[in-house]
Amino acid sequence: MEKKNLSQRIGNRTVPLNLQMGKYNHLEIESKWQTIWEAQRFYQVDLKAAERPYYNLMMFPYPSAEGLHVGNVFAFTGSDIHARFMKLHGYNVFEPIGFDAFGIHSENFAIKVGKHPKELTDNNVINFRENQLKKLGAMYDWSHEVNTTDTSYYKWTQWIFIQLFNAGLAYQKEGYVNWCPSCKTVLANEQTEGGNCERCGTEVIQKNLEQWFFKITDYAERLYNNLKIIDWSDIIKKAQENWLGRSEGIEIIFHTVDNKTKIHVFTTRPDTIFGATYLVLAPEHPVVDAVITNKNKSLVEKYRSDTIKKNVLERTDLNKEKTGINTGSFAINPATGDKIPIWVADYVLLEYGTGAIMGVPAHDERDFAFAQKYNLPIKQVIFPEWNASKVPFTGKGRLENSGKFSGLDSDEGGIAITNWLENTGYGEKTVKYKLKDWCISRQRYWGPPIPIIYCDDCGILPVPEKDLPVLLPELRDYLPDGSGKSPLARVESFVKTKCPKCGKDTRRETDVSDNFLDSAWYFLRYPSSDRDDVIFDKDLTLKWLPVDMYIGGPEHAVLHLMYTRFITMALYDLGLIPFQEPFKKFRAHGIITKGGVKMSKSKGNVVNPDEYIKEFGADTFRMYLMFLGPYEEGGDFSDKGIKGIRRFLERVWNLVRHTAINENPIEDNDVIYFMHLTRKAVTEDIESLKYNTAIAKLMEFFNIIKDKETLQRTIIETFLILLSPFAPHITEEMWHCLGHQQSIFESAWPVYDPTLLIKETTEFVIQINGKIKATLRLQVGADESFVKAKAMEVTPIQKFLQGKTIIKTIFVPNKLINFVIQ
Ligand code: ANZ
Ligand code: ZN
Repeated sequence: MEKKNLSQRIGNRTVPLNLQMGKYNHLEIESKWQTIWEAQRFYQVDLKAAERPYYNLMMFPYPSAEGLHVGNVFAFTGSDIHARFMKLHGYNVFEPIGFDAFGIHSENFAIKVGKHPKELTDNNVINFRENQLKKLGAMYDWSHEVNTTDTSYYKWTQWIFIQLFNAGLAYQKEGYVNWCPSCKTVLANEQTEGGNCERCGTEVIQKNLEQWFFKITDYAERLYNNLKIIDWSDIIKKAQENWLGRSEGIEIIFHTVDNKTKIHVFTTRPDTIFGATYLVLAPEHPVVDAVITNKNKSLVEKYRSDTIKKNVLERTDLNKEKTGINTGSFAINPATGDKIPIWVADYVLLEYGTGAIMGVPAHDERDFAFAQKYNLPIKQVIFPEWNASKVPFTGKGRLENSGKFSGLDSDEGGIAITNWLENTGYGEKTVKYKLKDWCISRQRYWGPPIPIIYCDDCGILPVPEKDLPVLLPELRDYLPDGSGKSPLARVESFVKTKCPKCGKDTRRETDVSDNFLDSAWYFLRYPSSDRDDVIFDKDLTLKWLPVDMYIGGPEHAVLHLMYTRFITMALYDLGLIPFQEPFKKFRAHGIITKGGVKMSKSKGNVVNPDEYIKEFGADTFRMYLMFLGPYEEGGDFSDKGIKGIRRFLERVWNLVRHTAINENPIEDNDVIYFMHLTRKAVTEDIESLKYNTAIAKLMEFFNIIKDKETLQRTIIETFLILLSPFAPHITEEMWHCLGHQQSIFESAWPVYDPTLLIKETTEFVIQINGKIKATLRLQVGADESFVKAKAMEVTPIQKFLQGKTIIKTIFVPNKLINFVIQ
C-alpha cells in the first residue's frame, strides 16, 4: 500500500490534518486496535525465525471465579510495559500467558459453590481470557497459551515426576505431616502461617501419612550459592537465603559411657563445648531406643507419643515452657571428660542438623530454661570482655574454664576447638541447611495423578511414558473424606491396573501432585506448547530460554520461586535443558492496597478492574495504576487519581488533534533540549521499572509543548512513542492519524543525543572596576550579553550599579566579566 501524504502545505506552515480525529472515545479506539492486533496476529512471534529473541514472562494467573483483580492488572501492566519497551528496542518479544488452574484453591471453591472444578475452571478461563485479559491491551501471544489442567500439559507434569523418580529425586516417606482438618489435606510448612492453614485459617494438626517428597535438600547448597550470581530483586534473594537457612558449624561425636553408642550433635558454637552439661535428642531420634534405660522406658515412650501431636511452631516457641524427659543414660563430654546425662526434649527437632544437641545452658536461652526447669548444671565458659556477667550470656567473649583454650576469644577458641576435635576424631566441620524436602503429594482430587504403580512382586514402578497421561477421572463425588486418602482411592476403575513389568493386577497411586509442581515448569513449556511428542522443542528451548525477564509477586519468594529453581537444576542435571537457573532477571512488583490495607475478599475492599476499564479505558487504567507509586513498591488505590489521568490523555488527544505538524525542523532549542532530556529520563525510568516517574516526566514534557501552535514532527512523535508502552491503544490511533501505516510498536525507541544535553557550568567572576564583588555559575560558552544580563540580576551587583553608568564591559569567556562604572 502506498503511503498517503497527509500533510498539505500552505506557505511554510502546515494545517492540522489530524482534525479527522473526533472526540477521544476510548471504547471505540480500544476495541478497534484490539481487533486489528488480534486479526493481524500482531503479537504472535515467529519463534523459529525471530532474530532477537526476548522472553518476557509474567507469573500466570490462577483463574479464580472472581476474575482478575486490580492487583493482577497492576502486575500484568508493569510486565507488559517492559515488553513493549523491549519491542520498541527492536527485540522479538515473546509474551505468553496461561492458566494455573489446578489446585486446592479451585477445588475448595468448587466445593463451596457445589460445582465441578472442571466446569468452573473452564468457565473462569474463558472469562479471564475473553472478558478481561484481552481488554488490557497487553501483547500476549495467545497462540502459546497453556493451561495446567489440559491433558496435553499435565501429561508432561507427570513425565517430570517420572524423570525425578528415575533419578532418585522422588521418594516416599511415612511421617508426621501438617494436616489441615478443614481442607482435609497435607500442607507444606510454607503453607502454614503461625500454626494455621494459610488458606482457610484452621489450626494445623499433625498426621502420620505416607507421602511423596522431592529431594530439594540435595540442591540446598547450589540454590544458596547461585543466589550470589542471579539478577533478582534483593528482597526475594534475602527471603530465599533465610528459607534455605544456611549454618556453618561442626558435628561433634559424643560417646555413651558404655561406649556402645555414638551421638552426633550439630553446633554453631564449638567454643562453648566445655560448658556442655547434658545432651538432648529429638524424641523421634532413632538413637533414643539404643540409649533408653529400662527404668525410664515407659516414661520416654509416653513423652514421645505426646510430642507428635505438636507442630514445629509449638515445639520451637521460645516462650512456651520447655518439656523433656531423662533417658537415664550418660555420655562423655570429649572436652571435659565429664559424664553428662542424655535427655529427650521436643525443642530439638529431628529434621534439623543431626536431630541432637549438646546443652550449653550458660550460653543458650532455650538450654538455660531447660536446665533451670530440670536442675541441670549450668557452667559458664564464655565471659564478656568488660562487665561482670549474668547467664545466659549468648554473645561472644573470652573462654574460661576451657582447659588449654582458656584465654582465647570466642572466634579463635571456636577455630582452635574445631581443629582439635577434628584432629582427635571427635568432630567434623559441616554446613547445614534448614530447608526441608518438598512434600508433593496431596490427598485431593483436583491435580495430576502421581504416575506410580504398586506391584506386590515388582515394587514401586513409574507408569511407562507411553501410557501418559494418567487421566484424572471425571468424578462427581470428588470431596475429600478426611481418611487421609485421595478421593481417587474410592474409584476402583482408576485404582486397578496391570503391572507394566509382570502384567499382574496391581494398583495405582491415588494421590495427586502439588499445584506448585504445575507452576514449577510452565515457562519451559510456552515456546513448545504446540508439541505433543516432546516436552520441549530442543532448538526453541535453546533459543528462548532461560527467561529474560520474569515479573511476579513477592509472596512467591520461597515457594514457587524456589521450586522453579530446583526443577530447573534437576532437569539440567538430567541433561534435559542446558541452563541451571530459570530466569535471567526476576523483579518483584509491589502490592496495591485500598485505604492502606491489602485488598482481600474478607475485608470487602477488592476493586474490580472491569468497570474502571469500561468507564475510563484500559489506557487510562494502565497509566493510573502505574502512576500510583514505584512499580516495585505498589501504592494505594483511589478513584480520584483515575480522572486526572483520563484528563491528561484527553489533553494529549486534543493536542495531537489541533496542533499543526511541521515536517521541517524548526528552531526551538528549548523544546529540542527538553525532548532529549525526556527521552533520556523516560528511558532510564522504564529500564529501572520506575514507571511512575516516567509518567511524571511525560507530563512535564507535555506542559512544555501543550500550547504550541505548530510542533515539529519529531517532537510529537517522540512524545507518542514514549507514551505508547503505557497507553498502547490511544497512541496507536494517534500514530495512524499522523499518517503512519505501520504500528507505533514497529517504530524505533527515540534515543537521546547526549551532546545536546551537555549543560556544563563554570564559575564566572563579576568585578566592578576590577574588584571582585560576586561569582556566578553559568553554562560553559555563555556569551557576553547573556552573562552581562545575568550578572546584572545579582543583588549586590544591582546595588553597585544603582545610579551609575557602565562605561565599559570587559568579558573573558568562561571566566570573568568586569563592569567599569562611573
Ligand atoms: C550448642 C550451642 C551453644 C548452641 C550455644 C547455640 C548456642 P542455627 O544457627 O539456627 O543453625 N540446634 C542444632 N540442631 C538443632 C535441632 N535439631 N533442634 C533444635 N536446635 C538445634 O542454630 C544452630 C544451633 O541450634 C546449634 O548450636 C544448636 O545449639 C541448636 F551457646 O549448640 B547450639
Ligand atoms: Zn509386577
